[in-house]
Amino acid sequence: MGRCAQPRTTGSGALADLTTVPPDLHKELPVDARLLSLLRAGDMLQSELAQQLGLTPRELESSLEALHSAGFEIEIHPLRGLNLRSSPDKLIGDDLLSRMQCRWLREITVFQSTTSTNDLAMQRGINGAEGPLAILAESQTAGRGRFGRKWMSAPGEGVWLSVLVRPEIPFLHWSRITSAAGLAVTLCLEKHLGLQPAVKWPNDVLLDGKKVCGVLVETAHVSGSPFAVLGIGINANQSCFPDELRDRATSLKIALNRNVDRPAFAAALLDELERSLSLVGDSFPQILRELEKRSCVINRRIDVHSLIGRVSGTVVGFDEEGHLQMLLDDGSLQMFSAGEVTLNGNTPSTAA
Ligand code: BT5
Repeated sequence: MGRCAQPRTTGSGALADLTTVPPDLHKELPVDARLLSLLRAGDMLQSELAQQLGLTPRELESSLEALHSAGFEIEIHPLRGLNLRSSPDKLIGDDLLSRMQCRWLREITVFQSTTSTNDLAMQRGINGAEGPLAILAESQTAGRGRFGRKWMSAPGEGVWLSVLVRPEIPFLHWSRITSAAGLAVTLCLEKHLGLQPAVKWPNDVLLDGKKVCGVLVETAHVSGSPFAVLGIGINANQSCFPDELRDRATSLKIALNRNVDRPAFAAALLDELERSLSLVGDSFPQILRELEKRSCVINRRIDVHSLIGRVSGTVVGFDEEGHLQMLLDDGSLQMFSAGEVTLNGNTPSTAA
């Protein structure tokens, strides 16, 4: 997936911070993004800011007003200049874009509310959007999981996002995208928040044995041009869950006992996704090795519900595509490319 020169942001704002974006890339970002970036780098006089951004004092003033109305607190000190005191707990396209180190997305769009970010990204793919692009929403009214199951998307408390990609690998390898997404989420939880997640094949990320994230990858072909929509749902700041999920779901807040900075986390995740997705070709064994280390199913007795029904056995590993290899109770070795896993008991068993 190639880097793009002119990232664009739309949706509920056009603001950003660029602290980690290399300076030579700054000029490619929207002006509000560059402004926030400079403010995050340290206090700066208005005249210096205007000069660096190539803005007139009046233009700078209106950008600062836009930031202020979006919830950014900026203090003016007579000697030191402008100081960014706080950022809002809102997902804002430019804010995300500019916090990112990887510049792989052509577009980030944030919706206040939508049915499902996967639906929107699918529609963009059908309409011919080249991607890669990301669509996020503060709230989903019809968030979904696999097999048409419901995904609960508490407003303002999660990271509900979909990325449209057109991978340059043969279509038969596209199931690797789910593995790449699982690894990206896991690494982000480890590096960014110091957590110790486990991956439950094929698409769950768990904390303390409960689901904190689900991945839903959907693919389509339009006029011979295939694309994939990679949907990720992460429970960030929920304090509790409805009865039907209470025993099975958790959030980053519950795991950390504090609120999580959703914009910072979402930006870090998009960076991590770029790195993982860049490995789905020849480097895929690297993804598998990392996933194996974090898998909670390897060497475990599990039940798999799949198209062939329900079977029990012990997981021996993944094959070269990330499919599950299982030693069934009748002694046969079976491969699963999809299915629903239930862990049996807590004690790891030794695979034959
Ligand atoms: C998944 O499906 O885990 C994939 C979830 C993908 C959600 C994202 S959000 C952004 C994008 N837009 C969408 O519309 N979807 C994607 P699956 O393995 O089928 O798991 C679904 C099951 O997880 C449900 O049947 C519930 O039991 C449980 N569940 C629902 N909401 C949950 C939540 N918020 N946290 C944890 N578990 C949940």
